[in-house]
Amino acid sequence: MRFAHMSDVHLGSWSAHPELKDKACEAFSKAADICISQKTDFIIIAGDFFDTSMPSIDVLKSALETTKKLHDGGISIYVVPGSHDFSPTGKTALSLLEAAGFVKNVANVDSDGNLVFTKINDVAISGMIGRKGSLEHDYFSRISCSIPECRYSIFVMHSAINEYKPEHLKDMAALPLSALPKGFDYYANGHVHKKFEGNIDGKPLIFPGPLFPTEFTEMAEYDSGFWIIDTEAKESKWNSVKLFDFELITIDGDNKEPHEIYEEMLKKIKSLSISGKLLLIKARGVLKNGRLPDIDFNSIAAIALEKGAFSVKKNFNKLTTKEYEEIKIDASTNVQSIEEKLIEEHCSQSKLDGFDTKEISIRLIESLSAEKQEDEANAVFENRLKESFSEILRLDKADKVPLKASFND
Ligand SMILES: [Mn+2]
Repeated sequence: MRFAHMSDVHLGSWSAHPELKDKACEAFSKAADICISQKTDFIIIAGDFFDTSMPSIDVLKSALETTKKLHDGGISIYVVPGSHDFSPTGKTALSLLEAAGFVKNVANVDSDGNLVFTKINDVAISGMIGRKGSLEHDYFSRISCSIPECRYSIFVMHSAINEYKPEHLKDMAALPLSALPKGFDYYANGHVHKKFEGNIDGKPLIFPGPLFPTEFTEMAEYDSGFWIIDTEAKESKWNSVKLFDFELITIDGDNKEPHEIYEEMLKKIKSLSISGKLLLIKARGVLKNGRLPDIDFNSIAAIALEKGAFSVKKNFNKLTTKEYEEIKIDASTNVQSIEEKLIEEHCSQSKLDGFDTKEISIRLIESLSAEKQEDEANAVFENRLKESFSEILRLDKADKVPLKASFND
């Protein structure tokens, strides 16, 4: 058997950026074509297939087209919901694809907490969901696992691992290797947006990284793709899925004036060939005087677009002025880590009786971030919010979070 392992596809990412909003869908379609031409038997998507649990109709349409193409080509898709596309109420786009028969959720346990396996020929697959704020960590201690007789077994998950955290995500909540169920031949992981090959007791534990970058820092290392694994030969092959090239301009702004930074950017743009590429501009340091808005980035972007770049993105997070030098949280880490850090700081100051303050904070933020969809009636949207609140506030009665991880419940 040969299977593909990809993760963090994030269909619908960059939704507010017209030139990038279709790229994750394009990357997935390209990956699907590679799987078809390579005659893979099935595909594992280790969480965050969608960027949100309720993507736009355009994103859903594209997801349906590509998963149908794979389905018609005889290639099954096995997924686990990740921190982005999990929904506590089960109202997620993944459940639509599952209802259509195009994907199967393999994160499932029975009422006694035993992992439930899906078998394809003689390969046994099971998995665990990923939750925002790493709420799934508790589940790992509550499951039991007995791998059925088979030639090859795969565990699909969506959690960072302590022993394998990249330096820039060192504050991310993570599981120790010892928390993972033992004895699988392959651990198909996701969540950490950086390609990495680790192991547990000598068996591969793999993070393919995002299929398309989801933020500036990932874009500046854009080298996405996925693995195809041959279960008999126990060999794996990396398949690159890169939609375009990029150029990165780095500016040291220490002790400079806004106009000097502007001129430096301009000079570098003129010296580079950026036609058809994404241009990334990163600046750091403490300005001598002036404010950040004094750097006319809009006209820089216009010049780069004129020169043929298809998109220009900047990251001035580490560029600051003297008054603003004291920043409490390192803005170079990702949104999720910042959120987790803030919640932890506040949890020590305010406690909610009868609740795990951290858990309830994360879940409430998760629910409150729901947006009304285009054409969704007010009443339907309100109901969706109410359902999700009642689910969260029932926590003190209903024996904690339900272990059953299916998103069809
Ligand atoms: Mn992700």
